[in-house]
Amino acid sequence: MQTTSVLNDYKTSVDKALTELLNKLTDARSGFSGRASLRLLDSVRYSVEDAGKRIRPTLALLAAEAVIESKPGTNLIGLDQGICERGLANPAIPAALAIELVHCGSLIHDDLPCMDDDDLRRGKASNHKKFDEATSLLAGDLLLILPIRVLLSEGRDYGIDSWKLSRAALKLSEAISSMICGQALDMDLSTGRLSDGDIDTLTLMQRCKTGALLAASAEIGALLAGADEDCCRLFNSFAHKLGLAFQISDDILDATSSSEVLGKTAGKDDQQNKLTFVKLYGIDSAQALAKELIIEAKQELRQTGLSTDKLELLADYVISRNY
Ligand code: GRG
Repeated sequence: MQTTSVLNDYKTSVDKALTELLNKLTDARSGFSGRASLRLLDSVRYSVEDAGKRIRPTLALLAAEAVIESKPGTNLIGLDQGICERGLANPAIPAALAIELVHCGSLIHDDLPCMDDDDLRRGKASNHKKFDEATSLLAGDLLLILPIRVLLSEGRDYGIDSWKLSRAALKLSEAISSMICGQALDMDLSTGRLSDGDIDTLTLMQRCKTGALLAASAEIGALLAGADEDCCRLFNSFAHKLGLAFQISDDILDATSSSEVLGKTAGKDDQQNKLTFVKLYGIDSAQALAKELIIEAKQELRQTGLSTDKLELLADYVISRNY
């Protein structure tokens, strides 16, 4: 199995499904476009469509796939068909889309001048550079709350039972709260309001900022596919380890790569005096730590007893990627 081709297939399907979803939401009959300015909707679309690696939705879909395909005689239909043909479709599709919307909203807010102040994101002008700060703030706000509606109403249309949907919505809203708290801690550290930044503080901050949404992706995917609590807990723990490795690899890329390759401004961590794994450990030790975390993450995954080949490919990709 080729990592890039597996991930590309999921990315292509998620890209397509997100465009369909935005079309549906902006359709006059849905009552959404009547209330939002066209500029705001353009700004949302700008940051959601055809952009990013789609790691979080892929994680949710793969977790659900692993759970479902362990049930005898159950095969999921292709993702492309799954978006339109309900029934045998991957039950994590609505959640996967909702999660990616949250991620896109967090990137818009993260780039604002009052946060990390970045002009470049995903290889193009960041949202507030293309539009304006007020519009971007509102687009990010919309992408915080809209996903809950997407999860609940699309999930209902997919025939997912309401107990599972409400658990998933709770987990997604907890992840969003974590991200916000993690960002606040990041701001306290980078402005010097908090000065004792050690490894525990850094790990906590990244667990909240980056780990929470990745963990929610895997756990929600498993939950919607019918996994029991122990299995959901293993997926959560797997993805938290993956999330930490992901962040370490992000720190390394920031220090070693170029803005052209990354699609966002390289070298910002040093410029903004951020507390990072590279700063605390140096590049080689940070790399070794990321590798160790991926080994542990895979061990966690194998304890589920499911067939997790594709998830393991995703785990390897997280630390071998170049952007
Ligand atoms: C609006 C939910 C919300 C939160 C506001 C700004 C903020 C509070 C939180 C910041 C969260 C954040 C941006 C964490 C960094 C996560 C991270 C490493 C992002 C890069 O993820 P990739 O590499 O990006 O998956 P692509 O572009 O591929 O999707």
